Amino acid sequence: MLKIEHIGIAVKNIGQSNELFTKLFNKTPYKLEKVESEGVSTSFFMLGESKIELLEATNPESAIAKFIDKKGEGIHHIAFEVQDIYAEMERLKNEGFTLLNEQPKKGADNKLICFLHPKSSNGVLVELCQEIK
Ligand code: CMX
Repeated sequence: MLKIEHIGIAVKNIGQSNELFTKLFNKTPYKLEKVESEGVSTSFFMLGESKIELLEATNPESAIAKFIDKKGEGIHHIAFEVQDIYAEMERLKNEGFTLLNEQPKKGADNKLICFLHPKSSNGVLVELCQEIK
């Protein structure tokens, strides 16, 4: 794995949270994007080499809606950039981690992504991501 690409934070109201995090970071998000396949509305803030992604659910079945119902707002996942997502998925599967998707899928911010089940990584929802070139 190369670096922390972003940290995902689940929020109830992305409009209000964009204002809050704009004050916190003293900068505005560089991207707002809806990913219907994941049931999320997102915004991204660039902080040096890493990013913060805010996520609001767009429907009650969304992973973000379930997370907020159960745990409330807060850190939802950590995303790590990888060089070759196919090779990394194969490696982690062989190491015994549970992949939540068998093939990489298209995520926000022009990335191929794969999640690992938090039960197989000490309660942390891990995302692998690779930029689509
Ligand atoms: N971090 C840590 N633990 C989490 C979690 C999270 N983000 N989300 C759920 N869990 C925990 C639950 O609390 C539960 O723990 P307990 O059994 O101790 O109560 C356990 O994981 C399993 O929960 P579950 O009820 O079986 O499964 P859920 O329906 O809550 O789904 C998960 C959990 C991770 C499988 C699902 O959220 C998922 O598939 N996530 C990947 C996709 C995703 O998160 N998409 C949104 C972001 C997209 C983007 O970044 O663009």
